[in-house]
Amino acid sequence: MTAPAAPLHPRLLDAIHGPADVKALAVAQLPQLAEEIRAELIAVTAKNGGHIGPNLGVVELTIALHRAFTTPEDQFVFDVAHQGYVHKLLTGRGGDFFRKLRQTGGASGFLYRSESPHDAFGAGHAGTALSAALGMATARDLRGSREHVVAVCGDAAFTCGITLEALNNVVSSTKRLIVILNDNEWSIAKNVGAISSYLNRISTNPIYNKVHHDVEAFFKSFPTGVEMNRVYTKWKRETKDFFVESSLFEKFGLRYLGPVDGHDLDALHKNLEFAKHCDVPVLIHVLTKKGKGLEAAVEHPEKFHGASPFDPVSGESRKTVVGAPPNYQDVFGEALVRFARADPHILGITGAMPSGTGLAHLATAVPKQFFDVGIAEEHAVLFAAGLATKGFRPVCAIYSTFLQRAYDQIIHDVALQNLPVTFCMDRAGLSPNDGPTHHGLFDLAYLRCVPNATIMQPKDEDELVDMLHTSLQLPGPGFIRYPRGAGTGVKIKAQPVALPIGQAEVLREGSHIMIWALGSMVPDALKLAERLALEENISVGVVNARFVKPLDRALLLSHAACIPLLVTMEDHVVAGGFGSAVLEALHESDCSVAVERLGWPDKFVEHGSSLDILRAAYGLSPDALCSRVVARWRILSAERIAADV
Ligand SMILES: Cc1ncc(C[n+]2csc(CCOP(=O)(O)OP(=O)(O)O)c2C)c(N)n1
Repeated sequence: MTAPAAPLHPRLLDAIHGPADVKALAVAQLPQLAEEIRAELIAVTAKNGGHIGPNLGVVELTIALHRAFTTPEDQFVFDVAHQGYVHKLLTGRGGDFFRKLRQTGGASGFLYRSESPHDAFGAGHAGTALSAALGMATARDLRGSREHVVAVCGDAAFTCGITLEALNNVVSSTKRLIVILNDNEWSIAKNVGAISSYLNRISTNPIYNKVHHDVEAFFKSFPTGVEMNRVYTKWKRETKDFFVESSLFEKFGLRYLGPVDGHDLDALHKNLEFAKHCDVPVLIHVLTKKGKGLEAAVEHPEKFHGASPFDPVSGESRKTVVGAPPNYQDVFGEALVRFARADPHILGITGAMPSGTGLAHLATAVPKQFFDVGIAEEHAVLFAAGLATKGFRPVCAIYSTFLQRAYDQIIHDVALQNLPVTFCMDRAGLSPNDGPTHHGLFDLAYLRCVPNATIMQPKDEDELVDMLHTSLQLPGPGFIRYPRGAGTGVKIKAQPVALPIGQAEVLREGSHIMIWALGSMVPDALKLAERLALEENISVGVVNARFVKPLDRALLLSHAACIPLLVTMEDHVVAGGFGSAVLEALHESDCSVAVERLGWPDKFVEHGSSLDILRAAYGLSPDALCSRVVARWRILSAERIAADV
């Protein structure tokens, strides 16, 4: 048998098994490595989807980081961590593991301490890197060790309150921290706010670029190292008026370097080597091009921030199915446009997610009633509270997982003052390819205990519109949760109806088991009921709960009085969720009917290829649910027969 022929041009990337291999390459080989990484990123994300734009922008930066520092001894903390694919490829996670990116058994789309010792800190939510890195740098100082800690933050991370809180604490916490400001001018959409304008002014101002050229010239005269640092400090002192006063970051006590071309490996190398020897915290302002290397991604940075599978040549999405039901986000966005056109008091607020939440429809149609406040969920909710005090009807469209960040504002500012703010929580339930940082599995548990809250989940997109309409008439806060992706395809009524608050809907009668299903679980409940009737001869009814708070207690108690088994179904953790609300209501009425709660377990659910695969892994596939209900029913029947005897 003959051995397979070696490829004509073996890839450098295939010989990279860890950071030492990156360091061993000659400088002249690095552009080829960068090119190969880009090709790999495009090939894998074109198939699996993923954060292609951000990663194409940080190829040279990540190579330069791994040449200048040595992980895992030195530590990189990537903000959001959606731009960590290149880091994965350079830290032994290439090959098949990377090709299964965001799939079951493959690399996660974010960074996890459990995935690799090179992932110093996990993330998926924005704005955490600087605080975490500062904690790590301070711990290092307390321990007396010397490793480097590098925070890599996007420009939009500086729209987050936490980043600014951390910035305020840098100099009082450590003398040695390196912050990379990866400025590509984009959040998911175009970055917003005063800091973004400020960064733009720095990047385009010829004075700053002059400084940059002077720094370049300066670097040419000195080798890297302590001597360079000493001379630089002197030079900087002498040019103080010109340079030091020029940067906002200098006012926070960080030495500002830049702007640096983030695709120039040599410039990156010099700045990183210089920063390593600084005895004050340093911020290197790096300018990168989001999507570099893929024309479609450069032209459409928002679409390619996080793309679904696409054609690598044309950039066309592969997922578009003609005639598919609309996504919940679009139904919400279009309904809000209709309502906002009819009532100028209705406003839409997003924390940097106009397209993901569907608020882009409002931004286009009624721009005066649309606000993008940056990645600032706490501010978004408080801002809405303020607007509500003046008679406006703000709608905060924030993914379930990101609303976690605004919990105090929900309680302290909105609910306590019973202000009429509507919260539209998209991505409630599982976000399979993204994983635990993005699953919206906790919102019911964290909202159910908040007084004045009305909490709903629609069974389909038409009911979503009714719920939005209903919430916009509430005297206090309304929360509507709905899942990622396509609706059920039902027709949307021309005129929405206001739902009676706290009233559930019986969809199917039954005498043995009643399934109380919430929102996206209603279709599954109907199928389960049908199957139990056909295969097991059990009479099963289904209730569309609609409201988690207030619950339809009257209906619940009437079922509890005559039906032996109640089953609850929810796309949420069982702990503290909808089923728990049912149990509490029954307990408060001294009602001891059997209840089987079906939902996600008390575990962080990993990423996976699909919802079905993850459901199967956690005993929530249709077969597993059916077996569970049947088993419970049989035990109950046996007990009842024994009791009768
Ligand atoms: C708390 C929170 N809100 C919203 C998001 C959604 N999100 C993911 S990345 C991103 C933009 C990040 O922009 P930037 O930090 O500039 O990095 P870039 O993608 O441009 O490299 C947003 C809004 C998030 N991850 N976390």
